[in-house]
Amino acid sequence: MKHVREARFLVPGFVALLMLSTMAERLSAELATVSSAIPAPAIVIDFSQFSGSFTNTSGPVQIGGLVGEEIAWSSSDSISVIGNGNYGLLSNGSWNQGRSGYVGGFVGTTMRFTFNDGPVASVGGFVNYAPAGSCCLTIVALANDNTVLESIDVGVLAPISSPGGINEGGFRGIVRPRADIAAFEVTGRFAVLDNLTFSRTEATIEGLITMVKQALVNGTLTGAGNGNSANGRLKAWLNMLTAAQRLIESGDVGAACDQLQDAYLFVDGISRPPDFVKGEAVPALAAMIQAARRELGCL
Ligand SMILES: [Ca+2]
Repeated sequence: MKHVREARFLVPGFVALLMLSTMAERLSAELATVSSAIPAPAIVIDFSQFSGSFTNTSGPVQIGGLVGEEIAWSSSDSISVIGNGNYGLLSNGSWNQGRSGYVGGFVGTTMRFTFNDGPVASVGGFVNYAPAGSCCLTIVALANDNTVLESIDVGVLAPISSPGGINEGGFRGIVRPRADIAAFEVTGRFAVLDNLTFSRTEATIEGLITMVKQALVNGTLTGAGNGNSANGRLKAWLNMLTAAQRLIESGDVGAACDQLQDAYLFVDGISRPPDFVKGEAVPALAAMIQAARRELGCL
Protein backbone atom coordinates (compact mmCIF):
# COMPACT_ATOMS: atom_id res chain seq x y z
CA MET A 1 0.00 0.00 0.00
CA LYS A 2 2.88 2.30 0.74
CA HIS A 3 3.90 2.29 -2.91
CA VAL A 4 0.56 3.54 -4.20
CA ARG A 5 1.74 7.09 -4.75
CA GLU A 6 5.13 6.18 -6.11
CA ALA A 7 3.49 3.91 -8.67
CA ARG A 8 2.38 6.98 -10.60
CA PHE A 9 6.00 7.71 -11.39
CA LEU A 10 6.75 4.32 -12.96
CA VAL A 11 7.29 5.80 -16.41
CA PRO A 12 10.47 6.74 -18.28
CA GLY A 13 12.28 9.33 -16.22
CA PHE A 14 10.59 8.13 -13.05
CA VAL A 15 13.84 8.26 -11.07
CA ALA A 16 14.16 12.01 -11.53
CA LEU A 17 10.49 12.51 -10.71
CA LEU A 18 10.81 10.36 -7.63
CA MET A 19 13.78 12.41 -6.47
CA LEU A 20 11.83 15.62 -6.98
CA SER A 21 8.86 14.17 -5.14
CA THR A 22 11.04 13.12 -2.21
CA MET A 23 12.73 16.50 -2.11
CA ALA A 24 9.44 18.38 -2.12
CA GLU A 25 8.13 16.22 0.69
CA ARG A 26 11.23 16.79 2.75
CA LEU A 27 11.15 20.56 2.32
CA SER A 28 7.43 20.96 2.84
CA ALA A 29 7.49 18.72 5.89
CA GLU A 30 9.34 21.35 7.87
CA LEU A 31 7.27 24.23 6.53
CA ALA A 32 3.86 24.81 8.12
CA THR A 33 1.48 26.85 5.96
CA VAL A 34 -1.55 26.79 8.28
CA SER A 35 -1.57 27.73 11.97
CA SER A 36 -3.32 24.45 12.78
CA ALA A 37 -0.12 22.63 11.75
CA ILE A 38 1.47 23.83 15.00
CA PRO A 39 0.81 20.91 17.40
CA ALA A 40 -1.50 21.40 20.38
CA PRO A 41 -1.24 22.97 22.84
CA ALA A 42 -0.17 26.01 20.83
CA ILE A 43 0.38 29.46 22.36
CA VAL A 44 -0.36 32.64 20.36
CA ILE A 45 1.17 36.10 20.82
CA ASP A 46 -1.31 38.49 19.20
CA PHE A 47 0.52 41.74 20.12
CA SER A 48 -2.78 43.19 21.36
CA GLN A 49 -0.97 44.89 24.26
CA PHE A 50 0.79 47.04 21.62
CA SER A 51 -2.39 48.77 20.55
CA GLY A 52 -0.92 52.30 20.43
CA SER A 53 0.79 53.84 17.43
CA PHE A 54 4.04 52.38 16.09
CA THR A 55 7.23 52.53 18.13
CA ASN A 56 10.40 52.54 16.01
CA THR A 57 13.00 50.42 17.81
CA SER A 58 15.48 47.58 17.46
CA GLY A 59 14.30 46.28 20.84
CA PRO A 60 14.51 44.02 22.67
CA VAL A 61 10.85 44.27 23.66
CA GLN A 62 9.19 41.65 25.92
CA ILE A 63 6.18 40.45 23.93
CA GLY A 64 5.08 37.40 25.99
CA GLY A 65 3.44 39.19 28.92
CA LEU A 66 -0.13 38.23 28.03
CA VAL A 67 0.74 34.51 27.93
CA GLY A 68 3.08 34.54 30.94
CA GLU A 69 6.29 33.95 28.97
CA GLU A 70 9.54 35.86 28.52
CA ILE A 71 9.82 36.26 24.76
CA ALA A 72 12.00 39.01 23.32
CA TRP A 73 11.33 40.63 19.96
CA SER A 74 14.36 42.42 18.52
CA SER A 75 15.38 43.72 15.13
CA SER A 76 18.52 44.26 13.08
CA ASP A 77 17.61 47.92 12.58
CA SER A 78 16.21 50.68 14.77
CA ILE A 79 13.51 51.78 12.32
CA SER A 80 11.57 48.53 12.70
CA VAL A 81 8.12 48.90 14.23
CA ILE A 82 6.00 47.36 16.96
CA GLY A 83 2.48 48.60 17.56
CA ASN A 84 -0.37 49.61 15.32
CA GLY A 85 -0.33 51.64 12.12
CA ASN A 86 -0.39 51.53 8.34
CA TYR A 87 2.18 49.44 6.48
CA GLY A 88 2.31 49.34 2.68
CA LEU A 89 3.21 45.99 1.08
CA LEU A 90 3.20 47.08 -2.60
CA SER A 91 1.30 44.53 -4.72
CA ASN A 92 0.39 42.54 -1.59
CA GLY A 93 -1.75 45.40 -0.29
CA SER A 94 -1.31 46.80 3.22
CA TRP A 95 -1.80 46.20 6.94
CA ASN A 96 -3.50 48.68 9.28
CA GLN A 97 -4.88 49.11 12.80
CA GLY A 98 -7.35 46.33 12.12
CA ARG A 99 -4.58 43.86 13.02
CA SER A 100 -4.59 45.17 16.64
CA GLY A 101 -0.81 45.18 17.04
CA TYR A 102 1.95 43.60 14.96
CA VAL A 103 5.65 43.98 14.13
CA GLY A 104 7.31 45.04 10.87
CA GLY A 105 10.74 45.45 9.34
CA PHE A 106 12.25 47.28 6.37
CA VAL A 107 14.31 46.07 3.38
CA GLY A 108 16.55 43.20 4.49
CA THR A 109 15.63 43.60 8.15
CA THR A 110 15.91 40.51 10.35
CA MET A 111 13.38 40.36 13.18
CA ARG A 112 14.17 37.89 15.95
CA PHE A 113 11.89 36.22 18.51
CA THR A 114 13.90 34.71 21.37
CA PHE A 115 12.20 32.20 23.70
CA ASN A 116 13.87 33.04 27.02
CA ASP A 117 11.67 30.65 29.04
CA GLY A 118 12.89 27.63 27.10
CA PRO A 119 13.11 26.38 23.53
CA VAL A 120 10.08 25.38 21.45
CA ALA A 121 9.47 22.57 18.94
CA SER A 122 7.31 24.53 16.48
CA VAL A 123 6.92 28.20 15.69
CA GLY A 124 5.42 30.44 13.02
CA GLY A 125 3.37 33.53 12.45
CA PHE A 126 0.85 35.23 10.20
CA VAL A 127 3.11 37.10 7.79
CA ASN A 128 3.25 39.17 4.64
CA TYR A 129 5.82 41.25 2.75
CA ALA A 130 6.30 43.52 -0.26
CA PRO A 131 7.06 41.11 -3.13
CA ALA A 132 9.64 41.65 -5.84
CA GLY A 133 10.05 38.55 -7.96
CA SER A 134 10.48 35.40 -5.92
CA CYS A 135 12.35 37.15 -3.14
CA CYS A 136 11.31 38.52 0.03
CA LEU A 137 10.81 36.29 3.02
CA THR A 138 13.01 33.76 4.79
CA ILE A 139 12.18 32.12 8.12
CA VAL A 140 14.88 30.54 10.27
CA ALA A 141 14.87 28.39 13.41
CA LEU A 142 17.96 28.77 15.62
CA ALA A 143 19.38 26.63 18.41
CA ASN A 144 20.63 27.95 21.77
CA ASP A 145 24.11 28.50 20.33
CA ASN A 146 22.63 30.30 17.30
CA THR A 147 23.23 27.33 14.99
CA VAL A 148 20.73 27.34 12.11
CA LEU A 149 18.37 24.36 12.56
CA GLU A 150 16.08 25.19 9.63
CA SER A 151 16.07 27.94 7.04
CA ILE A 152 13.11 28.18 4.67
CA ASP A 153 12.91 30.54 1.70
CA VAL A 154 9.20 31.29 1.84
CA GLY A 155 9.43 33.58 -1.21
CA VAL A 156 10.45 30.56 -3.31
CA LEU A 157 8.73 27.60 -1.61
CA ALA A 158 5.43 29.10 -0.48
CA PRO A 159 5.15 32.72 -1.67
CA ILE A 160 2.33 34.88 -0.40
CA SER A 161 0.12 36.65 -2.92
CA SER A 162 -2.59 38.96 -1.60
CA PRO A 163 -3.10 41.54 -4.39
CA GLY A 164 -4.45 44.76 -2.92
CA GLY A 165 -5.47 42.95 0.28
CA ILE A 166 -6.01 44.72 3.59
CA ASN A 167 -4.57 42.91 6.63
CA GLU A 168 -4.15 39.76 4.54
CA GLY A 169 -1.22 37.36 4.47
CA GLY A 170 -0.52 33.74 5.28
CA PHE A 171 0.74 31.55 8.09
CA ARG A 172 4.31 30.32 7.67
CA GLY A 173 6.13 28.32 10.31
CA ILE A 174 8.54 25.52 11.13
CA VAL A 175 7.70 22.20 12.80
CA ARG A 176 10.59 20.37 14.49
CA PRO A 177 10.57 16.94 16.16
CA ARG A 178 12.32 18.21 19.32
CA ALA A 179 11.92 21.35 21.40
CA ASP A 180 15.29 22.78 20.35
CA ILE A 181 14.29 26.12 18.77
CA ALA A 182 15.67 28.90 20.99
CA ALA A 183 14.89 31.68 18.52
CA PHE A 184 12.89 32.30 15.34
CA GLU A 185 14.05 34.84 12.75
CA VAL A 186 12.14 36.46 9.91
CA THR A 187 14.12 38.27 7.22
CA GLY A 188 12.29 40.01 4.42
CA ARG A 189 11.38 42.96 2.31
CA PHE A 190 9.02 45.02 4.48
CA ALA A 191 8.10 41.83 6.32
CA VAL A 192 5.23 42.08 8.81
CA LEU A 193 4.22 39.49 11.41
CA ASP A 194 1.22 39.01 13.69
CA ASN A 195 0.01 36.08 15.82
CA LEU A 196 3.36 34.50 16.63
CA THR A 197 2.35 30.88 17.35
CA PHE A 198 4.49 28.26 19.07
CA SER A 199 4.35 24.86 20.76
CA ARG A 200 6.68 22.68 22.82
CA THR A 201 4.95 19.41 21.84
CA GLU A 202 7.59 16.98 20.55
CA ALA A 203 7.29 14.41 17.75
CA THR A 204 7.79 11.18 19.64
CA ILE A 205 5.45 8.30 18.78
CA GLU A 206 4.01 8.69 22.29
CA GLY A 207 3.42 12.42 21.68
CA LEU A 208 1.74 11.59 18.39
CA ILE A 209 -0.59 8.99 19.93
CA THR A 210 -1.45 11.37 22.78
CA MET A 211 -2.37 14.05 20.22
CA VAL A 212 -4.54 11.55 18.34
CA LYS A 213 -6.37 10.52 21.53
CA GLN A 214 -7.01 14.17 22.44
CA ALA A 215 -8.26 14.90 18.93
CA LEU A 216 -10.68 11.94 19.07
CA VAL A 217 -12.06 13.16 22.42
CA ASN A 218 -12.36 16.76 21.14
CA GLY A 219 -14.07 15.66 17.94
CA THR A 220 -11.33 17.27 15.82
CA LEU A 221 -10.50 13.89 14.26
CA THR A 222 -12.97 11.41 12.76
CA GLY A 223 -12.96 8.70 10.12
CA ALA A 224 -13.44 9.73 6.50
CA GLY A 225 -15.85 7.93 4.18
CA ASN A 226 -19.47 6.91 3.88
CA GLY A 227 -21.39 5.05 6.59
CA ASN A 228 -19.50 2.22 8.27
CA SER A 229 -16.45 2.69 6.08
CA ALA A 230 -15.51 5.82 8.08
CA ASN A 231 -15.16 3.85 11.31
CA GLY A 232 -13.30 1.07 9.55
CA ARG A 233 -10.85 3.53 8.02
CA LEU A 234 -10.32 5.32 11.33
CA LYS A 235 -9.55 1.99 13.07
CA ALA A 236 -7.19 0.94 10.28
CA TRP A 237 -5.36 4.26 10.56
CA LEU A 238 -5.08 4.03 14.36
CA ASN A 239 -3.73 0.48 13.95
CA MET A 240 -0.88 1.82 11.77
CA LEU A 241 0.18 4.17 14.58
CA THR A 242 -0.02 1.56 17.34
CA ALA A 243 1.84 -0.90 15.10
CA ALA A 244 4.55 1.73 14.57
CA GLN A 245 4.78 2.21 18.34
CA ARG A 246 5.17 -1.54 18.94
CA LEU A 247 7.79 -1.82 16.19
CA ILE A 248 9.81 1.08 17.63
CA GLU A 249 9.67 -0.53 21.07
CA SER A 250 10.89 -3.81 19.59
CA GLY A 251 13.72 -2.04 17.76
CA ASP A 252 12.43 -2.60 14.20
CA VAL A 253 12.72 1.00 13.06
CA GLY A 254 12.58 0.13 9.33
CA ALA A 255 9.18 -1.53 9.69
CA ALA A 256 8.01 1.34 11.91
CA CYS A 257 9.01 3.75 9.12
CA ASP A 258 6.85 1.77 6.67
CA GLN A 259 3.86 1.99 9.03
CA LEU A 260 4.34 5.72 9.51
CA GLN A 261 4.65 6.25 5.76
CA ASP A 262 1.32 4.47 5.30
CA ALA A 263 -0.22 6.51 8.12
CA TYR A 264 1.01 9.70 6.45
CA LEU A 265 -0.37 8.81 3.01
CA PHE A 266 -3.85 8.42 4.56
CA VAL A 267 -3.77 11.81 6.30
CA ASP A 268 -1.87 14.02 3.85
CA GLY A 269 -4.87 15.60 2.11
CA ILE A 270 -3.90 14.12 -1.27
CA SER A 271 -6.66 12.07 -2.85
CA ARG A 272 -4.58 9.08 -4.00
CA PRO A 273 -4.88 7.16 -1.77
CA PRO A 274 -7.97 8.78 -0.19
CA ASP A 275 -7.51 9.99 3.38
CA PHE A 276 -8.80 7.67 6.13
CA VAL A 277 -9.36 10.50 8.62
CA LYS A 278 -10.60 14.08 8.55
CA GLY A 279 -11.07 17.03 10.86
CA GLU A 280 -9.38 20.14 12.23
CA ALA A 281 -6.54 18.15 13.81
CA VAL A 282 -5.46 16.62 10.49
CA PRO A 283 -2.81 19.20 9.42
CA ALA A 284 -1.07 19.07 12.81
CA LEU A 285 -1.14 15.26 12.85
CA ALA A 286 0.23 15.06 9.32
CA ALA A 287 3.05 17.47 10.24
CA MET A 288 3.73 15.51 13.43
CA ILE A 289 3.97 12.19 11.57
CA GLN A 290 6.49 13.76 9.19
CA ALA A 291 8.47 15.12 12.12
CA ALA A 292 8.44 11.69 13.77
CA ARG A 293 9.61 10.09 10.51
CA ARG A 294 12.52 12.55 10.29
CA GLU A 295 13.39 11.96 13.94
CA LEU A 296 13.50 8.18 13.33
CA GLY A 297 15.66 8.65 10.24
CA CYS A 298 12.93 7.41 7.85
CA LEU A 299 13.22 10.50 5.63
CA1 LIG B 1 -2.47 41.52 16.32
